[in-house]
Amino acid sequence: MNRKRSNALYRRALELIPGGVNSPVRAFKAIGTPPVFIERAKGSKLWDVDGNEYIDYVGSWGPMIMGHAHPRVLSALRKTAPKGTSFGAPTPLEVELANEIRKAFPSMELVRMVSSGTEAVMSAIRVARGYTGRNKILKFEGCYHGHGDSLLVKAGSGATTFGIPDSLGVPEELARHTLTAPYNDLERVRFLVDQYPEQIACIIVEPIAGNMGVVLPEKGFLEGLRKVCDEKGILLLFDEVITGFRVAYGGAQELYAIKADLTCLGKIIGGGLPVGAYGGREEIMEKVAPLGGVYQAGTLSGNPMAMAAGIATLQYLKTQKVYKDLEKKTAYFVEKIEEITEERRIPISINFATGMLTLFFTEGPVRDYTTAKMSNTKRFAQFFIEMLEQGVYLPPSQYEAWFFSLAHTQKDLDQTLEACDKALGKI
Ligand code: HOZ
Repeated sequence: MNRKRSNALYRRALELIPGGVNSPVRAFKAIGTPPVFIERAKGSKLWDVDGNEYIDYVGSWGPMIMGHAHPRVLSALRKTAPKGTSFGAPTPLEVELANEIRKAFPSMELVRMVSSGTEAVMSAIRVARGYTGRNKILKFEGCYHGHGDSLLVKAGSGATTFGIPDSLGVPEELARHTLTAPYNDLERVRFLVDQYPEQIACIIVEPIAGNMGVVLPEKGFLEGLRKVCDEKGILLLFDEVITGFRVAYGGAQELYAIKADLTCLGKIIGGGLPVGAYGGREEIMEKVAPLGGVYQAGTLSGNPMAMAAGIATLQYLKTQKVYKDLEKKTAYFVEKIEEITEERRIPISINFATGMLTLFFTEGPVRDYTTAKMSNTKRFAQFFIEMLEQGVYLPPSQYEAWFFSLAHTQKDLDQTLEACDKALGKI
């Protein structure tokens, strides 16, 4: 594929933006090729600035569950924009979205809108600390909860991809308050909880991990966390920025029937516009200013454009049929890719949930950060390049999820499977 214009833009971007990108994984650095600059997108497809077409499985890292430039979202934006794009004052739209969220996530009795998933998690952690009067938090290795200081400890996603899971610039005094345990390891959780009695404010977890690649909670893991939290007065914080409105309308907590004390959302609830939200039990959220003493604010919080796109998206997603469709597509893809990898005798482990999947280049099973890190990332990089050349745009890292959308057609899936077969044959 000719990528002359992309390459020229990248060279210019390198002179203006750190690493040429506004978010590290976008640089394709783990792959070793220059990134592709996108001009437009529609449905399941992306077109780069050189006119090359790709079937997209990044989906803006999760929000585009309905596909790109969906008519319902565009119409909502067209209706909203002429009325003004930001007021820094309450609007009916934020009330409507908060109501939709609460109906889907009954554990979120009060909801506060922010502008990104990172902001949602940073704020929720502050609330957890403010409510419990405790400083420590417990997170899981390889889980990524945005780039807040307390969370960049053994972090997944781009932090793992670039080998900086413990970022520079995070004061040691703060990082010391972040305890970590392997995902799916309840025993270690219990050990740490006993080690720091009445010091842990919350246990934060991606109930289905998506940022070390997809890793599922084993039977009893989430239930075990709920139990430990209840016993020890610790808050259970579900980071559903990826899984919220994706694996089910009510997220992983609907799927596993577990009530979190605090929940963070983002991505899908903004329909592709910058958004985040956090919420939880009323008595906890009452600590947030102006009701309580935990301060958190934002000029663009509850932004009308983001609210309108989010409402249009959630209204569409409300029907059961949507998730059945997504589930069917994911299952079909997994079945076929398993056939291909078996036939080609390639050691690959596939983890998936509705609408999200990771192909780990390792025998597996992948059940935590250590087993995810056993993947052959060089092989992944070769695979990625072959796929890109065949017009399939995957997340440019082994440690991310591929996202399926309602816009992916049977033809897209079959074309992608054919590309996978060819790519796996070459590496
Ligand atoms: N943190 C995102 C992946 N889990 C990447 C966001 C982006 O580069 O847009």
